[in-house]
Amino acid sequence: MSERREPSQPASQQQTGRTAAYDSAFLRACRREPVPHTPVWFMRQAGRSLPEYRKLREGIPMLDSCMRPDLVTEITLQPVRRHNVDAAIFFSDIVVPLKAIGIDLDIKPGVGPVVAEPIRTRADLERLRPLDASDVPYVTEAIGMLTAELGATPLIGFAGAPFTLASYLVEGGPSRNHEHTKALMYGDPELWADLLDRLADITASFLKVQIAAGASAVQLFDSWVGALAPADYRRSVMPSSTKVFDAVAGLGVPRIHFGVGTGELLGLMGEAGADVVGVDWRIPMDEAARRVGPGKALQGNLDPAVLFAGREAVEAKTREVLTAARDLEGHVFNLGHGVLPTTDPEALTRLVEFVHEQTAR
Ligand code: 1CP
Repeated sequence: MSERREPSQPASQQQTGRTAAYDSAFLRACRREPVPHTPVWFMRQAGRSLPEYRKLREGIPMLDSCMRPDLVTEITLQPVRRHNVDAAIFFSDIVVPLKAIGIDLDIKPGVGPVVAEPIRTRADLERLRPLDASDVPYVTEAIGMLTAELGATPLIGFAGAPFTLASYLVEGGPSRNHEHTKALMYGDPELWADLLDRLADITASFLKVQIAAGASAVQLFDSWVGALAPADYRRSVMPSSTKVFDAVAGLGVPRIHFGVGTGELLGLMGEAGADVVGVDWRIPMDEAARRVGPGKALQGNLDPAVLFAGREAVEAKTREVLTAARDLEGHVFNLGHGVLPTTDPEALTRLVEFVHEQTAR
């Protein structure tokens, strides 16, 4: 199951190391090459907004579902079938690698990840041992099944960035102000650096497992890093995220870097080693491009709440995004954050069609 190349692939692809998805609009946009249309996918497309997802998950706890390759494969494919998006995102969660190395945590419905014993002291660090492929056999198996099913549609692997993972581990669960996390970061910089360094190794290993199994791009989610000022980001967080990006450089897959409320950090998030920088809805794409600078593609950035407005409003706001993104070197259309759970799935399907029509060349 862990063979990266399917035997059915033409020999020419095996020789060049190119997967069936290599020439997809999504991977071309990530590489800043010309595209037949602007590619579209949605963060959190696999999951809560789809009735077929909720039906499949009935009675199965979130983390259990992440460990079942049959379910992971089906849930990952559901939005691809329904919406005709240009990429699939692997169904899992950022805390799966932490669970896999033995951290006692659960994903509570309506809450999110909850950690039984938060990590706050040097002794606690010992619980963060390195991860290897044998800790997550269900990931390798699911990705093998998925790439066979997906053919030319790329699969995006992902992981949580060290800061965002640390925020759950140190707080013990979701947090608005990240006060324990920041207390550790400002109060004990050495312990903080060691914590983030361990998390960087775990994250890098988790991404490498996904790439070895066949993922054709990876996204590092630093969802909550927008809570930091640029100087603190540069000093206390960027080295660990750079370590992750460096570890997966040269593996032939684009690296995407995303966080919420990161307008002031976009330049640094690109510098950390991303090929594609994700942008939330708070700044226009042309301004984001100025902040990121040349040599990177951008991903974004329709406000997910716009999908609750009528069709005309969605189209008008989408046109605004596409106009602001017109001169980018590479543009992957996405929402500025994940699909909200009560979003009408039909609105997502129409949005994919609209972006494809508007950008056909
Ligand atoms: O019971 C349920 O159905 C749980 C809901 C759920 C789902 C469907 C959670 C709990 N995680 C997921 C899947 C998930 N998580 C995916 C699947 C692929 C996709 O379609 O995108 C991905 C990429 C994630 C990543 C994730 N988990 C992030 C980063 C992305 C983001 O939205 O910023 C974060 C921060 C998490 C933590 C998490 N897991 C679940 C929840 C509700 C949360 C957020 C909790 C909080 O507010 O802190």
